[in-house]
Amino acid sequence: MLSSFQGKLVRNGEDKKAVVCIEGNIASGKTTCLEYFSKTSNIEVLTEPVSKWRNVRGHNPLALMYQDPERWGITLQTYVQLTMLERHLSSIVMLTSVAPVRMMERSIFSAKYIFVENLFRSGKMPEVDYAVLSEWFDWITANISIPVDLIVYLQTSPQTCHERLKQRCREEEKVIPLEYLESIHQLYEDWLIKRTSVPLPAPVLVIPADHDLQKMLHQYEENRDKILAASYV
Ligand code: D5M
Repeated sequence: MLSSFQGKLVRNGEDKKAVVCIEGNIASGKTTCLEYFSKTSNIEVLTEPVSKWRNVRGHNPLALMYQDPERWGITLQTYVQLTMLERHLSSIVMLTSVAPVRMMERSIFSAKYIFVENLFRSGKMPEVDYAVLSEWFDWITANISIPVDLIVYLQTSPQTCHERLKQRCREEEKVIPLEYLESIHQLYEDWLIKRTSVPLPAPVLVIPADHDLQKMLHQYEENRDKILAASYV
């Protein structure tokens, strides 16, 4: 379980599971990837808590953020930060599974480095909101150990994501224009490919993800060993 080391909340050695975060643009195919690996006995998966973002005590902060980002961006992002932290910590305290690898959909890092950053840079988040969120994020990452052993980046073109987004037809997302996906894409590329922006919490495995389902499943299989190798380090 949990103990304290140099002021940070940490895992004991015997509980250590490798944590693999699946990252990528909206509708890049993360759910399909997680579903594929969820059928594997030595990998357990944790999905993004989107249902919570769509219903917190009867409110839908995800829809509100898309309708009026200046007003509701801070509300959604505060809740995303909390729920992603819960996800990371649940990967520490859930001891029921013996799977050596835990696969998570996105991370507290992309919530901050991609989505908060995008709101701020596009002028849709007031500087004071950005400052408060950044203080929270800096405190959390300085005081709580959030282990990530590998990032799998599903690299897509924004156009592919736009097409997939239209197909999945989620009510809140009908307002998302191609330009939004282009901005998210650019931030992901800066973070995980060019590595010019913010620190990387783990090594990155890039999987090109513009292909059809069959080819994607084939690629996941091809990369299975590299993903499982995260548990040997
Ligand atoms: O993301 C599911 C939905 O949640 C999609 O509309 C994007 C949105 N999302 C995900 N993370 C964030 C953050 N941190 N801020 C704002 N909106 C977010 P999907 O990519 O389909 O898993």
